[in-house]
Amino acid sequence: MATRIPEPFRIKMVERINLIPREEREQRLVEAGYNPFALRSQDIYIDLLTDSGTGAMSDKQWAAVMLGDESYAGSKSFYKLESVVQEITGYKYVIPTHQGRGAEQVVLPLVIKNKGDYVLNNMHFDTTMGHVILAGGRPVNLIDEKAFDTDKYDDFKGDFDLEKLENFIKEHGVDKISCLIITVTCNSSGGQPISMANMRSASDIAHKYGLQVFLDAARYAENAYFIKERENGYQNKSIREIAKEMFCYADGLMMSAKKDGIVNMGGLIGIKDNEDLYNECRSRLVPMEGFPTYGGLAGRDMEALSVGLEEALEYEYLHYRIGQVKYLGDRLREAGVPIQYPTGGHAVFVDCKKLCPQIPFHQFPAQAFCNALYIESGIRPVEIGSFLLGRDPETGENLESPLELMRLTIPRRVYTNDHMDYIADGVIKVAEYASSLKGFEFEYEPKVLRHFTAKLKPVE
Ligand code: PM9
Repeated sequence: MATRIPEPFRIKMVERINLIPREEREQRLVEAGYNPFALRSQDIYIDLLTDSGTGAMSDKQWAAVMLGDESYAGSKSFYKLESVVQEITGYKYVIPTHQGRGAEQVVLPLVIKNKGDYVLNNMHFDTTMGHVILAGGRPVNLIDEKAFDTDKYDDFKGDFDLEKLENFIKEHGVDKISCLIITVTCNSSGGQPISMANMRSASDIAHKYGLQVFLDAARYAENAYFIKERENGYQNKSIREIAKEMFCYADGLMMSAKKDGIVNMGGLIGIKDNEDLYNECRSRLVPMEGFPTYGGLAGRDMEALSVGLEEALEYEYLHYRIGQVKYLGDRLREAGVPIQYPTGGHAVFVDCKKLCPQIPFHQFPAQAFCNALYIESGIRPVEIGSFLLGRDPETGENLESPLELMRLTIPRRVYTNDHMDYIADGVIKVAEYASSLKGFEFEYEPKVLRHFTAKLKPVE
């Protein structure tokens, strides 16, 4: 039975939310070109578009904001952040960026040396994939096939297929490969964790061939929690110890701090000990993000991040956080709604391929379900499927995603368990008529990262 874990905090400040009438929701969605990204937040009752930058800061974080040192260079707030990140990761070099893609746009072009080189990942997140392509690289996903069997339980559906990884390197030759990225947790497969054993082996393989390894560390603390709960040998280790071990298998990290940093804006580059790469990143940072001791962040942002990084490693917080997401997943499963099982760390991913078999991939079944949920309940979810995946850069054909998912992304410390019940009730209702929903086609399609700004219309 779905279990509710009480929130390990009490609420000190509230923000009003409104459910506008159904006819208005229908109108707003037409105006948004059937793309929930274009909705105004005032027209949304519960916003599950993303867990990125949408978390609630704690009293300690708000207090830290007042300590922000806004010096252009050499800010005290930078040195505080640097020492927190060094302590958590064991890395020598720390560079702040304005968000995750800020880190990507600095690091990836330095690592992708030649046009057409491959970047290997368990599964690229879409902005990472966008930056690999912009830097002339070719993103390759080498996740274990078990990730795509949404019904079947597996502890670690973010794992690499290690055989595929090594075969790819042997087949294409190490000279054609830029680096290995390990995305923890693996967002695109459903916020699914990677085991320590798999991470260690993937890193060993990459290092054997002389490849650098980076962690895409947006949700590293959530991954560490899953390792503690599920992997033999880690039950008695602290989240902090587990996180440090995770970082030790990589040579660097790119991180959107808007997730497990629990801040509204922020990102990080961390480099274990490669001084040359650090210096190259610093010089590239200046024109792209800002001076190396602020990298696109205000001093107060860095203060809040220093505290948020510590809070996100607390076991009680993670137990509630991941427990809340699991509660929503369990309620849906109990009602027969197919989800990526087990539930991931930051979101419940509903399997819309199963719910809308009448809609072909190029008419975006999960987008159809997302739109119906907004109309039904005023909830804004996000599509993670063929709409997001885009087109083959060589053929221009729509790519078919192996999964057509609706992501119900839960912001950190924002919604209560009663909200989870409201969300579950809405999804269960839409699931009842999902097989009669219609697909969508483009009215306007941007060339890169199309899902953010595209306009759609229902297929007649
Ligand atoms: N992830 C997400 O909603 C926010 C952007 S799309 C609404 O899941 C990983 C694993 C991510 C990620 C962002 C980024 C980029 C990198 N890696 O958004 O630039 O999940 O801070 O981070 C989003 P930024």
